[in-house]
Parts: sequence; structure tokens; C-alpha cells
Amino acid sequence: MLKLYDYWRSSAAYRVRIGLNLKGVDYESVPINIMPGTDEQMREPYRSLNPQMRVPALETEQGLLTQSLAILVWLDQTYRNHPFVPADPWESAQVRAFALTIACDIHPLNNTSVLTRIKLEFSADDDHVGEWYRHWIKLGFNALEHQGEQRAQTKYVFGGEPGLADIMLVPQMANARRFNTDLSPFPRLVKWDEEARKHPAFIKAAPENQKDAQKT
Ligand SMILES: N[C@@H](CCC(=O)N[C@@H](CS)C(=O)NCC(=O)O)C(=O)O
Repeated sequence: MLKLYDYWRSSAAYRVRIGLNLKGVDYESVPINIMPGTDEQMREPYRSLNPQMRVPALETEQGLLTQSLAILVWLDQTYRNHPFVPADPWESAQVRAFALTIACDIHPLNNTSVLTRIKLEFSADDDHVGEWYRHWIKLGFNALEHQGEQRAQTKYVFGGEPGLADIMLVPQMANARRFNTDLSPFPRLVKWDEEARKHPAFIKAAPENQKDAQKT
């Protein structure tokens, strides 16, 4: 069985949990506590297993996979039911652009290690950290909301079934709510997120429904 090195509050791991559930693939979740101060991702035995020292990582029959987007592509190519991206090259590029805005332009700037560094090395207090966090979300969400306005209204981000864009959006919206981001300028994103969170694959993947939730 696949083994997912996971953390309930990790939005990157949340993406992979949704992907696994949409494909209907059984997996074992192995929690790695990344809370600052505990930092299991930086300690043995996880550090040797995944020198990147981040979650998620997926243990497969062929070896360990890291990076949530690479894992999602592998899942999509390995399990052909419920495709995550459309077959059409133009449409699939739109979906990937949406996903990469979150994966490359928002998430890396708001990662735990980045927040810890601006606190410890640059004396940012909690208010500054919150401002920093919300700043990058607002910039990225502005682009996604504006691009969404150019398209017809759809149930999910790119059509009638949830795909890669929804897999990326829902965890990022959870982060945005956690840091009290004003989401009123992003009505389409809010609507898509609300819709996706009713889907069983997304419910099962939700942070509060993980075995390590709130205990750590
Ligand atoms: N680009 C990576 C990001 C992985 C990542 O940064 N995960 C965070 C949790 S969401 C983490 O493990 N952080 C630990 C740290 O920053 O020390 C991916 O998409 O998998």
C-alpha cells in the first residue's frame, strides 16, 4: 500500500490527500510533525528518508516521491480514472497555470521555514508575519480571481468535475482563512472552494479529519 508522509495542517500534503481520494487509491498516512519546535521533518529517521525535509512524500513500490505537484502528476499518469487535467493542450495549460500560481507564487513564500526565518533573523513580530502571509495570498488570488472572470461560470474551477486547480485551491484557501485573510474580493474562488469542500474526496482529506489533527 502507498505510504504518505503527511501532516494534517500541511497544505502541500492536503493536495496529495485530495488527489489520492479522487483516484480512489488506498494509502497509509504517516504523520510527521512539522510544528516549529518539534520539527520532525528535520530529524532522523525522516531526514535521511527525505533530505528535502518537507512533507509530503509518497512511498511507492518504485521508491520515494517528493513534491506535491510531481506526486499528483505521477498519480494522474498511474491511475487513469478521474483525470486531473483536460486532454486539450490549451485547456491543460490554463489549469497548470492556475496550479502553479499557488504552488510557485504563493505557497513557497508562506512556508513554515520562511515564516520562522523572517521572525528569527529579521525580527518580524506576529503582526508582520500575518501581513507578509496575507500579502502573497492576495497577490496570487487577485490574479486567479481576475482570470476566472474571463471564463464562463463553472461548478468547479475548470468545469463540472474537480481537477488539479481545485486540488490546489482548497488547501490554499484553508491557509488563507487560518491567517484571517479577507476573502471578499475573491467571490469566485470562495464559491469554487465551497463547492469542492462538499465533495467526499475533499471532506476525507480535510485537515480536521486527519488522525493527527489538533493533537500536535
Ligand atoms: N514544494 C513543496 C513544498 C512542500 C512544503 O514546503 N511542505 C511544508 C508543509 S506545507 C513543509 O514541510 N514545511 C516544513 C518546513 O518548512 O520546515 C511541495 O509542493 O511538496
